[in-house]
Amino acid sequence: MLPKLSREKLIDLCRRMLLIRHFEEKLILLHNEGRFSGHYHVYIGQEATGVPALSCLGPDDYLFTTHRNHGHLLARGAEPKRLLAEILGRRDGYNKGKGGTFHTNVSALGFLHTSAVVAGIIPLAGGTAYAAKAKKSGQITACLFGDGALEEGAAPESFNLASLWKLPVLYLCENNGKYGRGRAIGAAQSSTMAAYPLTDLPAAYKIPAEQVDGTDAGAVHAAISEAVEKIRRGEGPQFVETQTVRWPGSESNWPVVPVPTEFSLAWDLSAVPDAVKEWYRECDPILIFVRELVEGKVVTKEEIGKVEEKVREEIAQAAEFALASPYPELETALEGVFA
Ligand SMILES: Cc1ncc(C[n+]2csc(CCOP(=O)(O)OP(=O)(O)O)c2C)c(N)n1
Ligand SMILES: [Mg+2]
Repeated sequence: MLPKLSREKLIDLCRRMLLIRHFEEKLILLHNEGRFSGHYHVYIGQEATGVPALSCLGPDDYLFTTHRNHGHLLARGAEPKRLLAEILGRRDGYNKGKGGTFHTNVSALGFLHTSAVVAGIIPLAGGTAYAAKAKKSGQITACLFGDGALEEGAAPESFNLASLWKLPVLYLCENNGKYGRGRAIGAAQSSTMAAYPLTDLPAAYKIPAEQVDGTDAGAVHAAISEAVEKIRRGEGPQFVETQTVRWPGSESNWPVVPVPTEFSLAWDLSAVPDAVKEWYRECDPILIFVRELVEGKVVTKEEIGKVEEKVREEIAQAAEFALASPYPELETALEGVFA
């Protein structure tokens, strides 16, 4: 369903989702061309979670994210050119090329830390939530992590304190499952957690916990805006699990693009290889959102086409900018090192 928002806001959500998709498909291309090396993860398939979810936060709220951070940063308004430069290890990146894909951080947007240490951010989020509560600043902390983070001891320890101290923190657990399984809410997804459904874990710590379909932008928006309202009212931590089906391009260790995305795939899948058609037909959150926008008569196909064209231009310029940016100078290697 569509989020209950104005036409302008819905178009903006669509633009941000397309921006993430085209950014990451470009990133994969650049990697395949040998323009950067090292491992990286993409957010493709989860755009209808991050974009509507982060739109529910205020400008002063704190955020923490993980190795799958690109989509979160772009959803919150990061500039594609500076993010891409960072991932490519260039001087004009947000962290002067020293953070890279795993640790890109944009503090001006409220992100205090991005960590590839699975669950490493969950206790940190408890820290900023504690500080905000002590200072009565009204800020909340959004802690974004994957289903795998619940396996780490840091998660239950943090839930315990957050619950006891009624900390203003939103736990958003993106359960990205496995291709072809667990599309339905509550259906058995692949999990290595004995506590199942995953919401059993926060619920044991008396943290209200809800599961939503992470490919349904309207459901995500409704769940997160309600959770954020409760946190702001002083009701303490809230946990939302969003379920998505893993993008088949992320099945192997190195992402591959089975078919370049364009909005027209929402109605015509003839260009999509048979092996992955089911995902693009049933599980691609952007194509679902685009169909809802057009079939709900919010926008025309032509209007979406124009939005996508602009996004494409922005990504092409971002790639030019990032590739032209120099690597950091050797003499700066020890700058910003604290220990
Ligand atoms: C503490 C720790 N253990 C193991 C790893 C290796 N590792 C990197 S990503 C990952 C899977 C994380 O799964 P999940 O949190 O569900 O995130 P997803 O990649 O599915 O979005 C693991 C085990 C790590 N980075 N940190
Ligand atoms: Mg996962």
